Amino acid sequence: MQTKSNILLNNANLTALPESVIVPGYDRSKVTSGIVHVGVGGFHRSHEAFYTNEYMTQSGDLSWGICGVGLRDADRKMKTLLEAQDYLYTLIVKHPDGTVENKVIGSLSDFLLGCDDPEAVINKMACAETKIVSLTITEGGYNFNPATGEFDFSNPDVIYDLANPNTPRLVFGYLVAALKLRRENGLPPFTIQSCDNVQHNGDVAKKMLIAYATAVDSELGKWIESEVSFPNAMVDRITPATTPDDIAYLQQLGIQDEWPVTCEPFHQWIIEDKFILTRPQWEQVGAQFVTDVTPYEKMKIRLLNAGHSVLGILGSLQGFETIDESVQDPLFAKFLRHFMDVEVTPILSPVAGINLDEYKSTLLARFANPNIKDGLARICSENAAKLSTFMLPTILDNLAKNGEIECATLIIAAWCYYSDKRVDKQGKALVISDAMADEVHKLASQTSERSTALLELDTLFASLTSSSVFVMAYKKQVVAFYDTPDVKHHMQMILNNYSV
Ligand code: CS2
Repeated sequence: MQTKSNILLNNANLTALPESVIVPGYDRSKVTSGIVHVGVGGFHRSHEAFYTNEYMTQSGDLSWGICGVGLRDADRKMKTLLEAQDYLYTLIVKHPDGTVENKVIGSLSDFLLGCDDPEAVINKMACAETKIVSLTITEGGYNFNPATGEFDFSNPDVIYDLANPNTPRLVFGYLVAALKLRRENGLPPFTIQSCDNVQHNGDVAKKMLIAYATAVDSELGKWIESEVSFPNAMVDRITPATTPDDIAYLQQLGIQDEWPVTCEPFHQWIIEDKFILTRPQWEQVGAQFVTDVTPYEKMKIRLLNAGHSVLGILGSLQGFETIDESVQDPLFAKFLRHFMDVEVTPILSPVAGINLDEYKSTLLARFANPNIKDGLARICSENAAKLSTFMLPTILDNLAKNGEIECATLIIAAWCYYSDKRVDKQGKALVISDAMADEVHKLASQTSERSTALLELDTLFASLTSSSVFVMAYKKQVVAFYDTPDVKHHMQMILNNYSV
């Protein structure tokens, strides 16, 4: 509840905030926006916007403000609330020992909504001040067919965008319109910086954008291919969804912030150093620039993100609510570590400067942070796209070298049951938010008649169903799971078999 004594978060009130709250160490009125960011969710605000805030504070180089962009009506709430706060928000960093740091982030300098005014977004991206367009558009946002890896031209929004290039719906329409304008105006292009958990995220963004641009104008496609740079990057910081308790916590400190962000203390950003124009020296505030990010991103996506899916799916069925609750169960922790050691580590390449054993132990400790209440509903949202990015490639890699696939296969079988029944062990309805939920449910619910019905979902499983080893392993797991739908029983069976 807002009381009279609460200080509204905005520019004018920055000096009135309690001393325990760290405020931006630069003059916000002098900030210009060298970055346009599409997809201003919690993760962007705890990660890139945080790094950029730190960089502007430390360097005094104020040309790196971020103009946030939302493309859909669903982004209106974020725009409206942030606008009322001069785009300021509090980052609440929660340590495992209960210590909390509160930091007001000032790097967001504007917010445009594409569905209201597409031209404003295109012009902003096309203006000379913009050096980088960065993206957090989620795994599904790259619009590729998971089975073929090719741009999905059958998407109705793509068909719409091709017919309406000045009022696009998808990010590719905006990027192409803006790059076209820059080219016509004799300006160099911007760098496109992907911040999503997609392996080779820059390469994927490049492939999709070129496919789309070529369909618009083949010359423009060629120009983008030769002139635009797409650094690959590994991004990491656990950022749970904001809850009313987070708003209430700040109110107790006397601050009224309508949409703060909470996160863990750990953060990592490893980026390929191939920017066309200037860029923030993010390395001064902890980012790492490398020539090849491949081993880092593979390690992170296959261990952390897949680890989240392991806990998310099994934990949801068990009736757990959060990641820390799941990993604090010793059997869950043991199973997760087993999956990491036996099914993921063998398919990773050595990673310079990283001790994998320590990395995995740190992950388990990060997951167990009791102050980060990372909801399983967030983790399981868009499970279909996440599993095909985080988990299925690990099964494929293991099949190619006769490696173990038992744990990952159990996850797919458990996900089938989860998608079919949509309730936890106690019969409580699961919150499922997935663009593919209906398709998955339809096939999953035929499992009792045809045990491998889910595998008929070609967009996900086409490359796996050619392996009889996988199909047989899945059949065995899914039949056993439907027979005894108890996740702990199956985790224990795998662990027992392994130690025999
Ligand atoms: C999570 C990520 O649900 C998910 O995809 O695994 O959001 C994860 O928390 C971040 O990638 C951490 O860096």
